[in-house]
Amino acid sequence: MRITDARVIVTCPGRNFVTLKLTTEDGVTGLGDATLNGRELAVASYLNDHLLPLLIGRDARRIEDTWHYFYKGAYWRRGPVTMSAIAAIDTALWDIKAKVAGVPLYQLLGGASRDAVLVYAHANGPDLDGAVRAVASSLDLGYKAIRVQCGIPGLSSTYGVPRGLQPYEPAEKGAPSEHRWSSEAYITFIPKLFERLRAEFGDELHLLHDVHHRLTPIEAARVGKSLEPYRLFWMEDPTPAELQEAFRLIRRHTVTPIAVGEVFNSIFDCQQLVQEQLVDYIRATVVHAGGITHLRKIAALAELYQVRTGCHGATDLSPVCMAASLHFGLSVHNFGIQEHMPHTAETDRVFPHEYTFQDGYMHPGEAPGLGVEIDEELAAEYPYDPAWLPVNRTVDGTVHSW
Ligand code: EZ4
Ligand code: CO
Repeated sequence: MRITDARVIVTCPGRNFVTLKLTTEDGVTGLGDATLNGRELAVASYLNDHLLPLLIGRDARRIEDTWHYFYKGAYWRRGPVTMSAIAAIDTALWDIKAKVAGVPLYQLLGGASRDAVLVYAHANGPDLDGAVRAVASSLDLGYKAIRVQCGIPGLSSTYGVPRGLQPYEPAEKGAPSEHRWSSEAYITFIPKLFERLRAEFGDELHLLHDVHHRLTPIEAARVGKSLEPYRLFWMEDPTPAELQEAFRLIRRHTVTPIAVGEVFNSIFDCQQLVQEQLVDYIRATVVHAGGITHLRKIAALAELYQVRTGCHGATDLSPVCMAASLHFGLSVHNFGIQEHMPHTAETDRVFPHEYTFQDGYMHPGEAPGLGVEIDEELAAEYPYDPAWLPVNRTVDGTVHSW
């Protein structure tokens, strides 16, 4: 079953997405997400200029072989651009394999390990009252787990909190916007947010929070400790994870569970974190971590150490990635939770899909393959529109992690 056509579709139905569409000689098609927020065209070029010429003519059934052909064959290993491009090919090949078998992808991954996939919503408020209102509306929608971000007194903007009334979307047109950050202001304020939320909503709700890589290890340890009374489901990315051993220091001081890895692109990025049990949830995703094939290996390593999955699922991961993630999450035994940030209506129209949300859980549906397609005519109506992630500086003007 030869691959006869491979096309990269770049579209901007509200935000930019890069999608790979493969076609076999029998006319079966498969999709893979290749979106790397703010660096989209680098992946499109990597696919168009370097991988797709070698993909045409290959046997679509040889997923594992194709993965290693592009990973080892590049000589230059890993990195978000390379691994997103390989992920797109891998995801599309799994889509094709499942369509040919006539089953939803999760059936090829071992079948369902659970009835449905627990997802968490985003609730963002400019201040404490706004955060409480946002959590209440997520609860009304049926979510059982909610990530809460809140404006910090004294800071004009912060990660996760939209400036206006529109849903949060960090990539912006024009030049990158600049945020100002104070770890001191944040560390003082953040326990007050979760104290208030527990007082308002009680014990049952799962509460999550994203620190977004901004603290030093000892600051992160202090925040984890200060949040212990409020029993978070997780504290995410408390410190940058390039230095995996940094998490030893956090672990020594707090039992607040830790999630890490949305920017990871390979099993080597999380090897020490997992093997030393320095984290509880691994957030690597299908699109940025080498596709279904590689993510399954990360999950298998994590399973040995009782680390569970918590895949990234922000809006910059396309509905193709969400579908793949739901098949993965439904089937993998050590699933923990899946992030869910609903896409805009225009994005959902460009990517018609079978997955559903009900009562805080999602299901990938029973259509053969991933259960997601792309409306190419509609996609063509939304040309690429460059957008940038913000840059963060501390209050004295020093560039800081965003
Ligand atoms: O900032 O996906 O947990 N979710 C996140 C995201 C990331 C964006 C970056 O493209 O941290 O909102
Ligand atoms: Co995050």
